[in-house]
Amino acid sequence: MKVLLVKPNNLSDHIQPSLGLGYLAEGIRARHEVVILDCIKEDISPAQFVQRVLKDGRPDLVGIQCYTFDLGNVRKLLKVIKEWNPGIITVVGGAHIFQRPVAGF
Ligand code: B12
Repeated sequence: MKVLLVKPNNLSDHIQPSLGLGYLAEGIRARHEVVILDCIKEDISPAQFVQRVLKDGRPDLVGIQCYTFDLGNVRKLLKVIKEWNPGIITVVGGAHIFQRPVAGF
């Protein structure tokens, strides 16, 4: 399976590889083709995601890391991904998932 692991674009300009996505990639690399994409580093907004990422990459599964302040952009990403291809499997994980949902996001 082609797996794309995504760190979403957010308000931070701090560029640093995600340890969490690195662990996930190493855990499945023996059985799957895995790419990690840092949308902060590559400056890819949710609106650009289909054109700049999905059209060429054509992943079977998109896994997205989500901090609480990423939630708005993660929702936008899920919307454009599913509108482009409802068959793509989407998975969200990360710090936000383990905390209480925040009202207003
Ligand atoms: C180290 C760290 C950093 C480092 C990152 C280093 C790196 N190379 O990754 C630095 C200093 C850069 C950093 C920055 C920030 N951080 Co920080 N950071 C941490 C810390 C201490 C550990 C994170 C970590 O690496 N954990 C180890 C890895 C293996 O775990 P993980 O990332 O959670 O990933 C695992 C799971 O969550 C899950 N997972 C993660 N993503 C996905 C995706 C999918 C699809 C799936 C299935 C699973 C999954 O699987 C992974 C493997 O088990 C946590 C606190 C904590 N104890 O978790 C805070 C924490 C994540 N950070 C936090 C914050 C707020 C920030 C900043 C926004 C701070 C700021 N104001 O700038 C910035 C964001 C920077 C950015 N560019 O987005 C908050 C997030 C709160 C929230 N609910 O969103 C935390 C929880 C601290 C806190 N309690 O406030 N951080």
